[in-house]
Amino acid sequence: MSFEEKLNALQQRHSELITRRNCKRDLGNGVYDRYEYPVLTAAHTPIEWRFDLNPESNPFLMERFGINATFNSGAIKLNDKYLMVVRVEGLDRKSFFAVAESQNGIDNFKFWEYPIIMPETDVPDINVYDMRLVKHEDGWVYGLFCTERRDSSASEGDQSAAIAQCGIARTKDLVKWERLADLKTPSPQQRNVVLHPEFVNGKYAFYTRPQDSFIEAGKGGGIGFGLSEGIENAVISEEIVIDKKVYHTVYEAKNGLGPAPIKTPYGWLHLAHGVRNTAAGLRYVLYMFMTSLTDITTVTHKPAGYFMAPEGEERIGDVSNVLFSNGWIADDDGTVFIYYASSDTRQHVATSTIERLTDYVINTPEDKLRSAKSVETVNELIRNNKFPSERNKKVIENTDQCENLWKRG
Ligand code: M1P
Repeated sequence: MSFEEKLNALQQRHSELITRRNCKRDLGNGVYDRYEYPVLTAAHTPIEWRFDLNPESNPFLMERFGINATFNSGAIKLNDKYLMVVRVEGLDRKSFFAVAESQNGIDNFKFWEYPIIMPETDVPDINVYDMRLVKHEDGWVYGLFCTERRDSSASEGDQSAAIAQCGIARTKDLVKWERLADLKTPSPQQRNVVLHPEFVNGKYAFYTRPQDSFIEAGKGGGIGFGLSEGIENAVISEEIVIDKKVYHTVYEAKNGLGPAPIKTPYGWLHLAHGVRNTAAGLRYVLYMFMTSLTDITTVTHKPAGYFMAPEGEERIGDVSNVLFSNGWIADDDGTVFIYYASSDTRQHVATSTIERLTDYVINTPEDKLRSAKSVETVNELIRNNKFPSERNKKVIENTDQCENLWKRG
C-alpha cells in the first residue's frame, strides 16, 4: 500500500469511528440506560496527534506519538455543547487533558485541534489526571485534578513512590487556563478532590479524599470535606469525613467523590466510586448518595451497594474491573448524562434523569450491613409485591418525608 493509500484508509476509518451513531442498549434497569458504544477510545484521537503525515520524514507512515487510553473525563455543558475534558494517556504513561465536543452528548465526540496547555506551578507536575469541572457561583469554571510527583524522600531504588495532590486551574472557555496554587490540606496525599459549586458560609467548599499513602487510603479513608477562605491559595485546615469506608461494603477499601454534586429539590445528588480488594485485585464500582440542602456534610440517603459496575467489555482494560466517573451533565429538561470510564481504558455514557436518580437514591433500600438484614429487605419487597397497598403507603410516607426536607431547606 502506498503512503497515500494508507493515509486515505486511516482517515476514512477514523472518520467512520467519530461519526458513528450511538444507541441505547435494550431494556435498562430502570435507573439508567447504557449505550452500545464507548463515546471515546484511543482511536478517536486525531490522526494528526499520532502520525507524522509527511512522506519525506515518515515514509512508512509510522505512529510517532501513540495514545494508550482516553478515560476519566470531566464534563460540562457550555454554549449548548457537551464537552468533556478527557484524560488522554500516551504510550509513555503520561496523561494530559484534551477537550472533546459533541452536539448531543451521546455520540460524535470530536477532539479540539490541540490538547490543553495547562500552566504549571513552581513544582512541575509529573502526571496530571482526572479533572473535575465545576461552574462555580463566583463566575469561573474550575478544573480540579490530581497532580502527581515523585516522592522526593524515597530512596533511589524506589522509583514508584509518588505524592498525589490536588491541582487547581480556572478558565472561562476551556481554552485558556489560569493555574492556581495546589490545594493544601492536613493529609499527606489527596486524590479525587471536588469543588462544591456554591459558597458555604462565604467560603469555598471542597470534597476531599484524605489518604495515608499513594494507593492505600489507610486511616484517612472516606470522602472528606473542608472549607477554604480563598481559592487562589486554597488551604483547608480542618478536614472531616462525611462518607467513610465501611466493612463488607463495596467501598470498604477506599472511596472517592466523582463529579461535583447536582442540586435537586430533595438534596444534593452525589456519584462516587467505591473500591474493595479481591483475589483478582481492586474492584472499582460507582455508587450514589444524597446530602442535605441545609447541611451538605450530612448524608440523608444512600442506596445499598453499587449503582453501576463493570459489565462485558467494560471489565477488561489496562486496569481491569474498574468503573470510574468524574463527569456528568444535568440538562435543563432533567436528562442526566453520566460519563463513566471502564478499566482505565475508554469513556462511555449512560443517561438517566434527575427524577429517576432521585427516586433511586431515596427509595432504594440502604445497606443494613448483614446477610440476615438483606434477607429482611428482599422479603419486604416480596411481601410488598404480594400486598401492593402496603407498599403504596410506604412510598407516600417517603415522599412526604422528602417534601418536608425540601420545605425545611
Ligand atoms: O485505577 C483505578 C483508579 O485509581 C485511582 O483512583 P483512586 O485514587 O480512588 O484509587 C486513580 O488513579 C484513577 O485515575 C484510576 O481510574
